Amino acid sequence: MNVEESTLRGSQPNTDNSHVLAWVEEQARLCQPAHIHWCDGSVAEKRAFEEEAVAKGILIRLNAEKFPGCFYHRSNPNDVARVEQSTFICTRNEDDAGPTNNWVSPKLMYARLRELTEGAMRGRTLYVVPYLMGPAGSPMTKVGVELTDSIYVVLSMRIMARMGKVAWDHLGDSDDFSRGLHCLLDVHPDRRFICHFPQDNSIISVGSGYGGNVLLGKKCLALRLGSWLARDEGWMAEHMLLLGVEAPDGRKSFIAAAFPSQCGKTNFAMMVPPARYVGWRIWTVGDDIAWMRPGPDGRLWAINPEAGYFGVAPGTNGRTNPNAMQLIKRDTIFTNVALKPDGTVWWEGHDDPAPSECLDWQGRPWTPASGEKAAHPNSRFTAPMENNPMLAPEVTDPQGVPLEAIIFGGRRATTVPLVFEAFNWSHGVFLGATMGSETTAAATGQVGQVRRDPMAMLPFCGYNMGRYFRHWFDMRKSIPFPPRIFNVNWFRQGADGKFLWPGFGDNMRVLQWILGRCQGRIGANEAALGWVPRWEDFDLTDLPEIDRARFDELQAMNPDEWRREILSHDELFMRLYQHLPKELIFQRELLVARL
Ligand code: GTP
Ligand code: SPV
Ligand code: MN
Repeated sequence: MNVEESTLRGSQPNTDNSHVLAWVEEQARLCQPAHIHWCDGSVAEKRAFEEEAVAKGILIRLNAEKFPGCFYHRSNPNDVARVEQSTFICTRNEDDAGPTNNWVSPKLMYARLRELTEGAMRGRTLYVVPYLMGPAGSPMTKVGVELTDSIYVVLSMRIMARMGKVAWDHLGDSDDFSRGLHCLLDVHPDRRFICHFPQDNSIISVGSGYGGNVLLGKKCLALRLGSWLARDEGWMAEHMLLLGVEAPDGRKSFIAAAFPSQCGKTNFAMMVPPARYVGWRIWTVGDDIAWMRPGPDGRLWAINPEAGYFGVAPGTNGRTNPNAMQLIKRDTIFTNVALKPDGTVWWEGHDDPAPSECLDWQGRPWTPASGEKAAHPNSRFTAPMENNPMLAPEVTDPQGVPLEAIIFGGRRATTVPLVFEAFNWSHGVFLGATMGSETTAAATGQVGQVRRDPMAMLPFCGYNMGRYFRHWFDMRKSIPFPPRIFNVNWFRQGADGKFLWPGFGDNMRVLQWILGRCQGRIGANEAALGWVPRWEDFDLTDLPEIDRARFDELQAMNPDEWRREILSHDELFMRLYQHLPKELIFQRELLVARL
């Protein structure tokens, strides 16, 4: 760390909020940085940080012609994904964290973290990053302050959240902000702890430099602390994308969808409908997180608390996600993708053929003969939402958008049909609560194992999952006109191991059926799992490969598979039995009876 360089920039506090000043002073006394930099979020500041990061080898500037304002970053190879085993919810009572979270008492964890962070920023700069989760002026918006010694984190937070003076203005002299401390330490898995203290509205993350562990506004604040606050305050913090469907007559319908990590949220949120959908447009509100609350009109309203996308790179191309290819042409930070000799980037599933030579995500020379992936399967782009050509203008609306549907969906090679509709809210909560999905590279550990991932929130629910289900049932009472609830699965495979459904833009056809149901335009067949589409109501124009037989295969419900499925629901229910709402047992019995 070049100390002189940082001294060049002012380090005067840019707020007079006494709670902030006292807390930063306390944390600085603990971490003992050589400098404190109070971020203002300005473009000049961003430029200076970029220069500094390039000079220190933290970032590589990409080809200025082809990728203006873009940078390349490699994280430590031991640090490329969220680490669920090192993520803790530290509540005074273990039962408040519940059986699906790792728990250590706050007293013990604070003590352990104090040891790790004492003097941890010696000779380094502590950056004070004030940020907003949510649009300025929204009653739903929350303020966070992250203290970090990583310039990569600062630059990423500037993309992912509304960072700088705007946050101080929103906070005023209030004490109501989430306190976050992040120290890289020596980036060693043994000293990696992502800790949440919901009763103190605070987060301490050490030993990692990877997005989900260190961009504290995202999963740590917006979901783990957020879900806790939401339960207490009567709203919902969910791992959901938000999109608007515009019909040719200009009418817009908004929907939310919860898919687990790496199961298609960003792609669905940015989808481009097939050519035959003349006049139809999909607008992105958010690609990962939704904060939802009942509106005065009795509907459920949602905001996207974020300001950028931290998206999966592999598989992103002009066919799967053309809007994303536009999005990442400028102002983007690429992490752990492959770097080509001309200063551009590549990943598996890119439009361009594999380069004859490049550097892989670890910086090693790579050729197509290497036999390994050039980009890490969890490599990502970090890009400001303003650059999304289909960014919904409503994204800055303080009230958010009213929801017509909520979709749950996992990654399932078998068992789960392409789409079906819940009979009612309770049944929908059951569908979300019992959702299963194959694990992905978004978290360290085995990939491809089916596990229960209720509402796609297993790694993100900041309190007892049984009580979280209770909250879902309770919310119904304050939503007289609730969204309808659906279940989808883009990932069902045929006997040949190939996906049965083309996915991506063609998911518009499923969305169309869903909206038809919400707006009372089409009927459906009553089946054991829920309302299922009739063949004649499904628009499959220009999709000759989806004939009647394939459609039936996609929608098939195999009783043997479902008996096994219900047994795995039971495993989750048994773990949560203490606080499991009776409504879920009731829904289970109904399903068994229908089968
Ligand atoms: P997180 O950022 O981890 O929360 O992921 P996400 O839910 O936003 O997933 P994303 O849209 O980034 O997609 C993850 C992977 O699934 C990518 O490799 C996509 O190419 C692939 N994918 C997305 N949508 C579809 C689809 O409709 N069909 C198929 N077969 N693959 C898809
Ligand atoms: C996810 O894993 O769900 C992500 C990426 O969106 S991360 O921010 O790392 O959590
Ligand atoms: Mn996610």
